[in-house]
Amino acid sequence: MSQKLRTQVAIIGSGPAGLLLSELLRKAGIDAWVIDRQSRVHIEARIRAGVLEWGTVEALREAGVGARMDREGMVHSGFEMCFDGHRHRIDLAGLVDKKVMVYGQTELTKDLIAQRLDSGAPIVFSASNVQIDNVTSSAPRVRYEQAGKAHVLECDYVAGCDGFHGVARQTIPADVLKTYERVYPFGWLGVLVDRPPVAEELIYANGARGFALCSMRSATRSRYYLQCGLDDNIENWSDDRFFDELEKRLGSETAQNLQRGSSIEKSIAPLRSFVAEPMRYGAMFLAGDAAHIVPPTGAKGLNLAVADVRVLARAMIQSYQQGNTAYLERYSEICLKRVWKVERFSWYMSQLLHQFPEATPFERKMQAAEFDYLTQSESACRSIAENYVGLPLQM
Ligand code: FAS
Ligand code: PHB
Repeated sequence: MSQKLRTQVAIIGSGPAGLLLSELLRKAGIDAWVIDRQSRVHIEARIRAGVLEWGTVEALREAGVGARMDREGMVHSGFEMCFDGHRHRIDLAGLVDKKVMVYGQTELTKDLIAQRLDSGAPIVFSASNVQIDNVTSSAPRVRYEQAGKAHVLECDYVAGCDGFHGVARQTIPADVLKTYERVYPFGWLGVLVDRPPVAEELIYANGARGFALCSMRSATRSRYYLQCGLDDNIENWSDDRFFDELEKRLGSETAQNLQRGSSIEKSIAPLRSFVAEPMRYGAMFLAGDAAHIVPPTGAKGLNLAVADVRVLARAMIQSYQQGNTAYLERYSEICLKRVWKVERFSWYMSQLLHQFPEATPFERKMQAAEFDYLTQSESACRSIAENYVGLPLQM
């Protein structure tokens, strides 16, 4: 016998998208349930993004979880791009009068989960067999099992915040859903190490041996990435081999400040560009990775998820508080305008910064010419800067 429950918004997924949406709605007095198939421990152990656009910072503060971010996060006014050992700084503050915050996705996820649990608002971990029904009727619902019991959650709306491999996007019929995809011929091997970062700001480097990224989580914890083959695996990469290769890709001048250490996390992520249209189907709204994926080269995945949620939260609040459903009707149109521009930027940065196995000598010359142009053109750098800090949110 299923236990029957009722809420206003059923949110599938307790990643940044689902958690932020639930807390923005709760602040507005709107009832929501968050349902995730993973355990809290699993969710809080995931190492993902590290750079927050200022719009993301403001949304987290609005949701009430900005305190630890403001205390422990690092505000950056620029980052560097390095081509064949030549470094060029993109002066975000000077070019577009904006900055970014370096604060791990892992940490903001913990902050959001802690606040939700403290509030006593519903959040269900380790749910199984999550299914979404009747989203084109007046009685949408979510079914799931947990601890051996079956549950039915009746709701007004369903928010599909369940990531790329979730169930929500699959609820949209094949003759309605249109997808666009590019899979890149390489992945990113990421390492987390408790050593001070090689430089004060992020360095994105492209050299003959491939891409490398130097990022960080704090003044004593660094996050490094190397472009690797699609068939590669972490067993091939001892810490020594990783740091030897990182040194070669950074060049001796930068590498002299590199502090080696034992990795506390090592993983390989594939790179893809992906968009699903529409982002709304009946009473169901897709947000975050459930609707789109970007290669992490532009530091956009998390930030694009937050942008969707800021639009969705405002639309739902307008609907409940003013009876105005116009923004809900236009949700997909509003979000996709930003999604495609962010897909473009992430694709552009990936094309510029990676060694493509099938690239012709002409294409490699185009990369070098693009970088040379960047170093000479303030306008070109301003274009990168305005995308990196985050395009304005347009409702
Ligand atoms: P998430 O994938 O974070 O969350 C979805 C949630 O839904 C998960 O908790 C999952 O357990 C749950 N779920 C899935 N299916 C379900 C089901 N059927 N029922 C219930 N729950 C279900 N972005 C960057 O900007 N920089 C990076 O460096 C970066 N690195 C990344 C590395 C990896 C390995 C991955 C996978 C992504 C990375 N990203 C990065 C992108 C990442 O940060 C995402 O953009 C961000 O997590 C998006 O958040 P959500 O949309 O909430 O999706
Ligand atoms: C990270 O710190 O994990 C990070 C930073 C910037 C990116 C991608 C990943 O573009």
